[in-house]
Amino acid sequence: MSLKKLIGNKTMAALAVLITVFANTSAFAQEAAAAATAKPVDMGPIYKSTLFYILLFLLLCLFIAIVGKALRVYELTQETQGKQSINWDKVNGIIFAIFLVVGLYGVYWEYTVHGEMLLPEAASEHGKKIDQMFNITLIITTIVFILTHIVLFAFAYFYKSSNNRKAYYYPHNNALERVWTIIPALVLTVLVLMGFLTWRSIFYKIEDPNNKPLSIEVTSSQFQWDIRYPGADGVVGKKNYKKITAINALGIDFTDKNSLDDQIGDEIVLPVNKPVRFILTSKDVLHSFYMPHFRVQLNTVPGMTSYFEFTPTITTEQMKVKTNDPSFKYLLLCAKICGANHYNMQKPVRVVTQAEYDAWVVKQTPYLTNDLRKAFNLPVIAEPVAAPAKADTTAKDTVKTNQIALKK
Ligand SMILES: [Cu+2]
Repeated sequence: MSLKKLIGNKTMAALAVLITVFANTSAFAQEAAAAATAKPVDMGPIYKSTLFYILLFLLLCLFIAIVGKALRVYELTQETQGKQSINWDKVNGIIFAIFLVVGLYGVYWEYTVHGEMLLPEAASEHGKKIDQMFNITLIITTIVFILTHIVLFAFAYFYKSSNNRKAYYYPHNNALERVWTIIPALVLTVLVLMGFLTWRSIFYKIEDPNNKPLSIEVTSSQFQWDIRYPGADGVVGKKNYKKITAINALGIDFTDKNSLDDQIGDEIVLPVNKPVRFILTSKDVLHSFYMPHFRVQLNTVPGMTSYFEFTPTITTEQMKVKTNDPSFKYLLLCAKICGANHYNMQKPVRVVTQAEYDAWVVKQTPYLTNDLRKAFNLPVIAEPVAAPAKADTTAKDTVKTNQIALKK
């Protein structure tokens, strides 16, 4: 039997194998379809199992191997018959060209579809600067990305290996080296300087004596935010972790007279166009104070205090109109994976007019309760007849705690 015949037979054998595989697959598919009409199979758990994806991967490998082998057989037959086999350089070149077009369309799709999902306009003064910086960086990197990719893939397509030409040996060019070193260095210097100056303008502010910031203290813990407003004096009093007790969860030091009028904020309410200075602390682990709409993010660190000052510029009501979303809410989130319930660490923030803020803030609960007054030897205030239920439970809890303490 001649070699030609042998390969011919092998080709026939390969084809026979392929036909058998496809026939079997379609037979199985028909059986499966028949079974499916009889009783629908719940594919949910199957799609969730790892084994399904391992089998799928192995099937894909097998398919690629079969196609590869079939192509190899085809190539060998072509060669033995003295015909030209597949020009892989050409195939690779075409794949590069297709990849360029599909890839650039992907970039366009990403920018238009996911670009729509970006945050609404910045609701703070410094946020506009951060957005501007982000946009400039995005425009520069997009231009560079598109140009370099066109050059990269078009080069691979146009200059694919060919028997008709020889590669030109071009080892070095000083001018070219200078161009592609100096231009990126200049662009990066501009971007870094811009970032540095913007950072300084946010964190090193000169205080305007006529428009002093409103101080609000935020204490993070697993898994909540505690908000303390400064009261009438505008100063948030001292606190000390050694003073933390069952009735003084934040460890406020009431020997500091600034603490006496401090209030608990059950939500964060901010007056519009007024600078606000957040005093950030943590009781247990690292958390991150993150208010995306204001472009604010800073870690809260146990054992140290950090500050973030900014000016909200758009009220919640105005933002509802701007975003065309009647349920719009500003949010405070935790941006550190701080434990199992990290995802749940959020608090609504409301930006209101100064008048609305003034009306809201006077209604907030004072931090200093009568139990705390007793603990700090301060004069106790006579409680109104209908005392709030919350105060009662606190009092009972204190009695219990004291009894436990006595037994010990
Ligand atoms: Cu957290």
